[in-house]
Amino acid sequence: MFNLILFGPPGSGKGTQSSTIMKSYHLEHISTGDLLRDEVNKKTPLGVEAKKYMDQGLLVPDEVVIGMISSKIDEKAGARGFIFDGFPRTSAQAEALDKLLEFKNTGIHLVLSLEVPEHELVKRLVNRGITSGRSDDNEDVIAKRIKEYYAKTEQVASYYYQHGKLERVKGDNSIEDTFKILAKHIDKYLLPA
Ligand code: B4P
Repeated sequence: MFNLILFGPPGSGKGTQSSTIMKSYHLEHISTGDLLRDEVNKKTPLGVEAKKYMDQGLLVPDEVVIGMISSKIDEKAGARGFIFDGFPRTSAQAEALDKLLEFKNTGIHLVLSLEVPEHELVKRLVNRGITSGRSDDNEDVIAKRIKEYYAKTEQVASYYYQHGKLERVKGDNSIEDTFKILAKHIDKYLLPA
């Protein structure tokens, strides 16, 4: 089993790159952003609660997100491996993920951190907002999401750095060139399926 985390600030391309990586390497893609948006669209109790945070650019509480990830991993038992996209976003989530995977006799093998300058993040997210209809893709909320990233999420990179698992990757090249760089790192562990 091979487990990968795609890490980086909002708009760094985690979701974009995950969709190519999952197809090339036959990994299960778990995006907490997508899972939460699905709950919001279905207006489930979890979705109604999560929307309050997402619309303000804030992180959804850890216990909600950790519970969601745990059931998703169980659902995909037997997978070749997982790409965790947008998770973990806090130190508590990183520790919880280690425990969940240890319980399944596995762990995180590699963390690829997409590094993109802030002005480029804002440009990408504002552009997406024009077509996506996402309530968190407007300039005010984008600024809050980036602030939340530096306050709570960036420190998660140090956690994986200390465990020798972090690789920083320049994320402001084209989508195709960024994928090629990410693939070089992944190929050290797993060949495309
Ligand atoms: P996410 O859905 O994870 O959203 P994101 O960080 O904005 O997106 P990503 O980095 O995947 O960017 P993308 O590829 O789409 O989170 C949304 C919200 O959900 C959070 O604010 C939070 O409230 C909540 N949430 C999610 N996970 C949580 C957790 N674990 N704990 C608590 N709360 C959580 O790319 C963005 C745009 O850039 C796209 O339009 C794309 O086409 C473009 N792009 C990508 N790569 C490009 C490139 N190389 N060049 C040019 N454009 C590019």
